[in-house]
Amino acid sequence: MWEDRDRFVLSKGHGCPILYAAMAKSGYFPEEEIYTLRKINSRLQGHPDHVRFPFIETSSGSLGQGLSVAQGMAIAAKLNHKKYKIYCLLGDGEIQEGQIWETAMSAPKFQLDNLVAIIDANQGQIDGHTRDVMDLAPLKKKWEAFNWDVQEINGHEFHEILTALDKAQLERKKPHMIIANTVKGKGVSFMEDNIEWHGVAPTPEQRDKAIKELNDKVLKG
Ligand SMILES: Cc1ncc(C[n+]2csc(CCOP(=O)(O)OP(=O)(O)O)c2C)c(N)n1
Ligand SMILES: [Mg+2]
Repeated sequence: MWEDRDRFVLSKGHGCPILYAAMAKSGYFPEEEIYTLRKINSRLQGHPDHVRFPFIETSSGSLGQGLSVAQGMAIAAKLNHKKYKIYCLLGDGEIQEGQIWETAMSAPKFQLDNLVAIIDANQGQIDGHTRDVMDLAPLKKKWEAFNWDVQEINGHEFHEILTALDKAQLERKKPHMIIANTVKGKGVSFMEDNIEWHGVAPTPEQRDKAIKELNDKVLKG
């Protein structure tokens, strides 16, 4: 095991297909295994399972818990005088969970500058828009009030993501929060900001149309 690696906690565990895809591309397991997603006995379940698949840093999917797990990892790194960082990706609906705000309070107390949290602020959750279910505004001010180092970016612009991650290395003594403004289903005309697509699999025709639209956009730059 690579002791000094950075850690990544996918707190919004339902997003794991993209984590599996990134891990397969990085050589953690053969790409063909992707097709076992959510099948019985597969290591690639609908929520990340650390017991079946130890390359994943922690099991997740019960929303609201991952930031606490990441905080524990960050405290362990400090206690062991380790330099690695802990990254944690949260959903904006997820942060309505009370446990999130316990970590919001405690991480600054422990001066966890090795903890970088990112909120996928897509304004949507399973039952509708976050503003209608449980409004989160003003999101930046809330995290600043809890004494986090907060940045707000366009989560679809890679240079903004990379710059924010770099900047998060500079500020000392505070945990870091990157609010990444995104659009659910970005790039697919019939999915964009349409909550009905939160947990629905496309038909083969819809899948092909979506892939074509995404490919056209990539090719056009
Ligand atoms: C504790 C808990 N309650 C409910 C769910 C069911 N659930 C799965 S995804 C989801 C919506 C999450 O919305 P958000 O965090 O904004 O994620 P995103 O929009 O990025 O998909 C819910 C309620 C869950 N996984 N865990
Ligand atoms: Mg959301």
